[in-house]
Amino acid sequence: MRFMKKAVAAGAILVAAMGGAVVSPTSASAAVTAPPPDGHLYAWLDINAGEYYHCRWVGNDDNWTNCTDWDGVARNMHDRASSVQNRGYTKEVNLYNDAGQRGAWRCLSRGEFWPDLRNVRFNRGSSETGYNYPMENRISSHLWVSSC
Ligand SMILES: [Ca+2]
Repeated sequence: MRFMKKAVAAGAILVAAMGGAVVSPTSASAAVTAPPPDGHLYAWLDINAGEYYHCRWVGNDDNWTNCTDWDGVARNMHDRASSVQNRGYTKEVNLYNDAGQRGAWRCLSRGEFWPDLRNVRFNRGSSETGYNYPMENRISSHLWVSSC
């Protein structure tokens, strides 16, 4: 419950900052009004997407050490992301604790924004490294999937 409230508040601030309309949430997964899909997964260095430093991807990446932002500037997001958003057109995305799509993971649905990864835990792969750990500063790779 605490996470939902924080997510709603953070989302409202983010949307307001972006000049968009704030829509009342009807559920936890719809708590944030997402920007239009652009086919990318986004990860930011800080919570609430509040830091310019970010990476975005169209395809899969088995190691977030080398990634690029929207200007094509090389970045390193390995074990550093604090907020993520799926702006893909059709797919969900698995976010993994380890490089090579290994370790515990969690699936980020299409259109979903997790503004504070301190409050989100890896919830898949119960026997894998990182299971049930907060995801902040732990994500190392991702894989687009058809469904969560
Ligand atoms: Ca971080």
